[in-house]
Amino acid sequence: MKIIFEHTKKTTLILGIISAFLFLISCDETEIPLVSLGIENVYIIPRMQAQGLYPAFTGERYEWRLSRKEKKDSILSTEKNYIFLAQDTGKYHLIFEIFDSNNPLIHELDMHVVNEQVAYSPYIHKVYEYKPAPGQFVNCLPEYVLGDTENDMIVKTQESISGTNQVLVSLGAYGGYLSFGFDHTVINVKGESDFSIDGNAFYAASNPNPDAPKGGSSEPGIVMVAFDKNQNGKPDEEEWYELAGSEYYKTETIKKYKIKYIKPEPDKIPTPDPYYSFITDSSYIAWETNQGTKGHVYKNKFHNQPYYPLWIESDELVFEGTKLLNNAFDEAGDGSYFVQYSYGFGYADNKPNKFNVGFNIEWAVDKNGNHVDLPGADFIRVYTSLNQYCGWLGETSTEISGGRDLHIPILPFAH
Ligand SMILES: [Ca+2]
Ligand SMILES: [Ca+2]
Ligand SMILES: [Ca+2]
Repeated sequence: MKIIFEHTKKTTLILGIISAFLFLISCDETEIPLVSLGIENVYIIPRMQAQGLYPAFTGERYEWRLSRKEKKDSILSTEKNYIFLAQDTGKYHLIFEIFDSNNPLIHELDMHVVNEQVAYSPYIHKVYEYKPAPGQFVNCLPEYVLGDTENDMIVKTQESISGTNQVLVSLGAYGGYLSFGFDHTVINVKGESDFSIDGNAFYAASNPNPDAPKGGSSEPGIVMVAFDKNQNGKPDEEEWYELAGSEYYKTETIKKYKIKYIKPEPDKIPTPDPYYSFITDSSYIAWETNQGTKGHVYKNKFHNQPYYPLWIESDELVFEGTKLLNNAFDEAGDGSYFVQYSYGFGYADNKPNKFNVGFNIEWAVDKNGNHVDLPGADFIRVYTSLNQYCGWLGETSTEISGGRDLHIPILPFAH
C-alpha cells in the first residue's frame, strides 16, 4: 500500500511539472506566433512543370542559389519570389537567403524532379486565343457555323492544329492572331531552337526570275512568347515578348503599328473593281492605320463568304504590333505572277516546313527591344506581320497547321 501511495504522490508531482511546462510552452506560443516561411524543405515535381516558390518573409534583399558539387553556388535569382523549372530529372539543392539586418534567414530545400506520369506530347495541346483579322479564308479555316461563339471557334482552332491533325487555320490580314501551348512548359534550352511552327509556305518551282532569292508563298507571321508567371495556366497577366527575327532591327520594320478594320454593313452594296474583274468589292472592309495609311480588304470572286469574323460582335477590330516590309513582287509585271520572298529567320509560315529550323526563346525582346531572359514558354502567339495585297492571291495572311516542342522526341504513335 505504501509503495502505491508513494507512486501516486510521485505521479501527481510529475504530472504537475509537465502541465506547468506545457502551460509555459502554450504561453510562449501565444506571445510569439509561429509564422511559416511558406516554403517546404522538399518538393517532388515532374520535369518541365514550373513550381512557384513564394516566401512569406520579407527582407532587404534576396538570393536564390543552386548548390553544385565542388563548384561555387550559381545564383538563380535575386527576386523575392522564384519559379523553379527543370528540363531534366534529378535532385536540385536550392538555398534561399534573406539578407536583413533584423531577420536574416537561410532556408535550404531539395527539388526532386521526376519523370511525368503520362509522357508529354511534342505537339500543340491547347489553343488559348483565336482572333483573326478579316480575310478571304476567315470563317472557313476553321469553319464558322451560325451560333458559334468565340470559345467554339477556339475549340475548332485547337482541333485543327493540335496533335498531328495538321489542318490549316488562317489568321487573316495584318494583326490577326492565335495563341497556343503544350501539355508542359517549353524549356528555353540555351543555344538551341526550342519549338517549331508549321504553315503552308512553299517555294515557287518556276519563278521567271532565276536570280531571285527563295520565294513563292511566304506569308510571315511574327511569333511572341509568354511565361505563365502567376501559374494559373492562362495567358492573362503576363507580358508577351516578341521573338526578334531577321527583320526586327531593320529600319524598314515598323514598330507599334496599329490598324483598325471596320465591319461592313450587312446590306453594303459591292463596288466591283473596273480593271481587275476578280475583285467583286473593292470597298469591302475599310482599314486605317496609325501611320496615316488607309485602304480596304477587297472581296474576290474565289471566296464568297463574309471575311469579317462572324462571331465577333464588335464593329471594329484593332491590332497592334510590328509590321514587316512587304515581301511580294509582281515578277511577271502584269499582275499574273506574284512571288512572296521568304525572310531570313524567325517567322512562321515563311519557309516550307522542311526548311524550318525553329524558334529560339532566347530571341525574346520586350516592347522596347531589350533582351528578356525567359526560363521557358507556356504560351506562344503568332500574328500576320504584313499588310499587303497581291492581286488575285488576295491579302497576305499567315496560316498555321501545327507546332512542336523540339526538346521532346517524337515517339511512334505520339499524338
Ligand atoms: Ca533556346
Ligand atoms: Ca497566367
Ligand atoms: Ca500561307
